[in-house]
Amino acid sequence: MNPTPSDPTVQPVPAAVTAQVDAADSTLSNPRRAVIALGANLGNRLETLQGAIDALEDTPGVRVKAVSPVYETEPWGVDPASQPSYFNAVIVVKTTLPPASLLERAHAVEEAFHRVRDERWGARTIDVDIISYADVVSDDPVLTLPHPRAHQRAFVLAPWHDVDPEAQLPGAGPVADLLTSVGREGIAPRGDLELRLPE
Ligand code: A4P
Ligand code: MG
Repeated sequence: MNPTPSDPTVQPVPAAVTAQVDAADSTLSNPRRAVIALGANLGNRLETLQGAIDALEDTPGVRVKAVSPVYETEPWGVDPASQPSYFNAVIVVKTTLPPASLLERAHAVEEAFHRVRDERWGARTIDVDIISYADVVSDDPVLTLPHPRAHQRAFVLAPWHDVDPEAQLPGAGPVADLLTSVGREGIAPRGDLELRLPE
């Protein structure tokens, strides 16, 4: 089934993979904590963010543990007038998936929501970035950990700080301190909107 904008569904994980990961689930007693940033500035931004959260929760080996408030944010890295504003949020997950598999799933979620990649930092229905995965540090361009621009971005640091005031960005220090130095310019909490933690 091809997902449509009004019915965004992520293709199910193939049964063989599910069985494999479920087996890993029951044997791995040490799930890792990962922090994922979500951003949307096209289409129904709130619905898409919620759909992405639900799709990640539906992934074998991934459990969503915390969902941040929603922030409306000015496009970063481009002329702010050139794109619609973003909705951004951060989630914390526990996962038995290795980092590369979590990234694959993130890309599958982006595809399900019709993310089109035509230009860097172009407007998008959804961006799913892995901000950190346990204490892993990697400069692999396919999956750089922690995310190389997270420490500069109020739209990542503020919602992350909301769900985990003690959070540390591996190699960069406390999120609270990073947020203080970056400031909150260009981001506004949308207290009138809410994302649900999947049941
Ligand atoms: N990649 C490497 N490390 C990671 C990681 N930790 N998480 C690779 C996710 N992907 C990672 O990403 C390009 C490549 O980065 C991928 O193939 C992946 O293997 P992309 O999502 O295809 O393209 P992109 O998002 O346009 O580029 P990039 O450089 O990842 O951009 P960012 O840094 O994600 O920034 N302004 C506001 N207000 N809110 C936003 O959410 N987002 C962006 C995108 C720009 N401005 C924004 C926002
Ligand atoms: Mg990205």
